Parts: sequence; C-alpha cells; structure tokens
Amino acid sequence: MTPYRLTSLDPIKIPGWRWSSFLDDAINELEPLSLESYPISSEFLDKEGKFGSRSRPEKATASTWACKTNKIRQIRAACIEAGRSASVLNFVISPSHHYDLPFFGADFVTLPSGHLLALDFQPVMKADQRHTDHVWERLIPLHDYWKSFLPGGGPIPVDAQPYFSPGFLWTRLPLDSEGDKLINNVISCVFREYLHLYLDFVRSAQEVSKERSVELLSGQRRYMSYRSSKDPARGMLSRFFGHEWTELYINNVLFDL
Ligand code: DBV
Repeated sequence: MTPYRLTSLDPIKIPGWRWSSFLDDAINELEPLSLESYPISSEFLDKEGKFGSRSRPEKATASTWACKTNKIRQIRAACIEAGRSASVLNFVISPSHHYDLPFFGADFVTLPSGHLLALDFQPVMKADQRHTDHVWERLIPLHDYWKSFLPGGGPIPVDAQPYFSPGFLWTRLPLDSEGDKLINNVISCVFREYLHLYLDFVRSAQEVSKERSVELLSGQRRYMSYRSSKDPARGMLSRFFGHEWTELYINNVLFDL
C-alpha cells in the first residue's frame, strides 16, 4: 500500500475506525506543546494487511501517528482497524529521561468479545517515592472517582505489576449500547482528564541531574523491554500484517528506546 501520509504528524483517516475522536481529542490537547514530527519509516506510517479465509478475505489497517517535544522523547498512537475483528488505539507518551516523569499509556481495544480499556501513568521506577508520590497524589483521586462508574477489568498478569500505578484504570465493557454509553460518557472524559493532568506534570517538570537521568534511562529501558517482549497485540498484529513486519513494528517503532 502506498502510504497516504507523508509524515507521522499528518492526520489519520481510517474509515470506520472506532477510536478516531479519541485521538483527535488527544492531539487537540497536545497542540499547544509545539509538536515536531517523529521519524517513522513509510512502511510503518500506514500498512494494509489481508487475513481471514480465501472465501471470506478481510482487510486490516495499521496507521501510526507520532511526534515529539523538547521534554517528550516520543508520543505515538498505534491505530488498528479490522472491521468486526478489531479496532484499537494504543497511545503511549514516553518522556525524555532528563525529566522525572512517568509514562502515559492508554490501550483501547475493541474485539468481538467486547471492549478492553486500560489507562495509566506508568512509573519508570515504582519503588522510588521521589518519582511516584507527587504524581499518585493527584492521580488517585481522579482514578477513584471515575472507577466508580465502571466495572473492574479482572486480574492482570503478575509480571506486569512493577509497571502499573495505583491509578491504573482497567475495565472491560460489552459491545452493546450500555458499553457505547460508558465509552462516550465516561471513558472519553477520563482519557481527557488523565491526559490533561499528565501534561500539567510535563509543563512543570524541571531537568534532573546527570546521575538521575542515567537512572531514569535505565528504568525506561526496562519498561520498554517489558512492553515489547510481552506485547499482548503480537498475535493479532502477526495475523493481520505478518510476523516479520510485526516484530519490526513492535521493537523499532512502538517500543523503540
Ligand atoms: N497493546 C499494546 C499495543 C497494542 C495493544 C502496542 C498495537 O501494547 C493492543 C496494539 N492490548 C492490545 C490487544 C489486546 C490487549 C490486551 C489487541 C488483546 C489481546 C487479546 O486478547 O488477544 C493493558 N492490554 C491488554 C491486556 C492488558 C492491557 C492488561 C490484557 C492482556 C492479557 O490478558 O494478557 N497495555 C496494557 C497496559 C497498557 C497497555 C496497562 C498501558 C496503559 O498499553
């Protein structure tokens, strides 16, 4: 497929993509930060795949929106659309390691079995109170308020524990009008409020010492290596776009530190 976008900042237009208004909201919220485009090679900007049986072939699309700012190493959205089979927005903000900031992560996944929705400020160093306390203090009240409107998402993998905050919002919703209502009235608000709070931390963040930035970098690498080795989307992406493309996408684009 010829990419229809020339840079990672060009708007995503995937027909029928469920999460497009969420990405639009995020970009609006980010706009004041003077965004620079983030280099993404053309085979990962827009990709089309075929899957399903020969008698009933289906089409999948992946597009990547990305940028950076002076304090943020990478902001990227992986946007996947495959009709009834899947619709995904996976959105991650990776701060520069010269600032004591957590990662921002959102995983909005629609599958035939339902919606699976995750939102969090993921710590670079969970055991370091200098890194976590002032963030969690402001995140937890938001989390507690919005969580009361949503069913719990169930257990998460044990080895993921070091990477979650107490503000981890995690829910599963049905594919019906109740689910749609909660996505439109609750999830879209939480997403906006979490992002707003995160960008507040970015705005006030001050550059850290050389020694501190070395610690932060190694924590960031640990996180990226966890995310890339355990990416729950690996199976789905391979089915849609092939094994080789998927490994390059996960390791060199989505979690590229
Ligand atoms: N997840 C990714 C990327 C995706 C993606 C890059 C490009 O990290 C999608 C797409 N997540 C995705 C898909 C599934 C999940 C599941 C397709 C469903 C897999 C399946 O059922 O086949 C949150 N996402 C999950 C799960 C969790 C998260 C806990 C369930 C995993 C499991 O049950 O094993 N992902 C996790 C998380 C963040 C995140 C906390 C950050 C906030 O991005």
